[in-house]
Amino acid sequence: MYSGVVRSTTSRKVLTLVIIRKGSDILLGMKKRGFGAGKWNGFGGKVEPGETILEAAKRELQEECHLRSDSLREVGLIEFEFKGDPVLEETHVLTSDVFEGEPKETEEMRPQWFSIDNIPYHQMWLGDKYWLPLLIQGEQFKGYFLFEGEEKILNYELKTS
Ligand code: 8OG
Repeated sequence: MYSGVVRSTTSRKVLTLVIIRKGSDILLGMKKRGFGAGKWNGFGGKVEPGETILEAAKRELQEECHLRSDSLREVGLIEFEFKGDPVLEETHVLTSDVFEGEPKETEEMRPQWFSIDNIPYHQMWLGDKYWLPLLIQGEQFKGYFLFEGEEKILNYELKTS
């Protein structure tokens, strides 16, 4: 996709990430355990064998915060690479402002609404401040981020389409 970047990864993991919107708020969850614990993030995870991206996104949204949405739209595709890790994370970003239910805390996530003027970027993955504003503006985007550990970005590319 990006001719300038030499990938050292050898396999892909396909993931979803769902950002739910309500008026001028977005729903984030504090990740309580596992990868990215201690960070606010959207809801999502690994696509299971036999599942579509959309099915996986709906399932994770329900499992992680008890919301249901039949209106998720894919708006972004981001590849995350971690230096020294052969697995490239192909992350499909979906959004919707149509959902059913009330967000509820689960073992994995503590959900909270944030105004789009007050997003806690300092407690989120470092790349999010680059691509989340595009989603909020209603843009479609593709990106690539190369991390060294969790707290340093070595290289990134982002374009709208
Ligand atoms: O199943 P698990 O919780 O490990 O899935 C990881 C989730 O984290 C998945 O929804 C994709 C997401 N994710 C990354 N990297 C990044 C990132 O840099 N920013 C954000 N916002 N989410 C990320 O794997």
